[in-house]
Amino acid sequence: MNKVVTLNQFIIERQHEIPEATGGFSRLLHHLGIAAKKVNREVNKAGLVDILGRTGAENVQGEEQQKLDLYANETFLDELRASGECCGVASEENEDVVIFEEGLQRNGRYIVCMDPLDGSSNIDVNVSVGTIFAVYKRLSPLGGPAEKRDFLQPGSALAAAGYVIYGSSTMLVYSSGRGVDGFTLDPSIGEFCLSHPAVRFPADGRIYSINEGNYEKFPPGVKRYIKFCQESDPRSGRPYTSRYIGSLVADIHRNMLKGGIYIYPETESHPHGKLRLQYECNPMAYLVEQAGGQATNGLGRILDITPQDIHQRTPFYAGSERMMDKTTEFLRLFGTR
Ligand code: P6P
Repeated sequence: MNKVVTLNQFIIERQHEIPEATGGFSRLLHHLGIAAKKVNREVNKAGLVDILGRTGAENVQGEEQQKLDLYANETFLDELRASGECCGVASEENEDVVIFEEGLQRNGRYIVCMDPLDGSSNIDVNVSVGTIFAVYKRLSPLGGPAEKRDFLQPGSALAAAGYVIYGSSTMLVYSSGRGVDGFTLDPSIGEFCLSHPAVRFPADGRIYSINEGNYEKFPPGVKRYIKFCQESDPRSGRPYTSRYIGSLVADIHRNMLKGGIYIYPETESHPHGKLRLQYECNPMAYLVEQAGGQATNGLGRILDITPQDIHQRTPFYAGSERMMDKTTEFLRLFGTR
């Protein structure tokens, strides 16, 4: 009889492996799992209730705010607050950081950076969307309010990161520094169950994910790499396959299981890249590296970037080691600008 390992069981087993673990991170992750189940419920019935569509407002990025964006943001904020382990959150949906002022939360040892519902413009057309979260230990003293410096730590300081993908099934994929593990939600018991233990990013791949509509303004090295992917060379398995969903979590998730590379470089409309460092690129880069892949801004590791602002953007290249090596070679030969 195959033994089902739930997320909570897995967290507790892993906690026992860490002598200094106090259970705080376990409680934080447990509440993230509860929020994911609540958001999943609304995403799955989005077509049936008045939760689809736009709020008529814009978020700090100047992007149309979807009703589900707000629901997801509030749900994750509420659960992180309830965990008692988190003293503040930086969210794509909030211009400034959300500091939890209550006494219990002031002793929270962690802060979270999150994109509560990434790719939400895809919801109305039933395409997979995701939640992305990054967990840091706070730098500011316990008992006091979280401080801005807590949220501007480099990805190399991450304590954990993960994503939820709301797709044909709903999965929670996370790492706390000892590899990447994936859990699939079993609706019949309402539990995330271990389905993808020790995920490894294939060292090579045949899938490239990029919005080629921006081709004209891509850096020269990116243009040359795209042409390389399209050349016919059966020995190396080219031409590769172009797969771009327009939902970061879905594209990275597929590439991490099958092998591939995702690229969002500088474009005309986003001269510094579109994706945000603190709650999209750093957590995804952490997971990609934990699984054996690479993640850069075209010049250096994403995780080595020192953040200046919680909403800053960066070019983003992430994927199989050999594909990343080849892309880096083209960028070095032909330029990143
Ligand atoms: P474009 C969604 O808005 C997102 O942040 C990522 O999830 C996705 O990969 C990217 O932007 C899509 O951007 O410009 O290709 O539509």
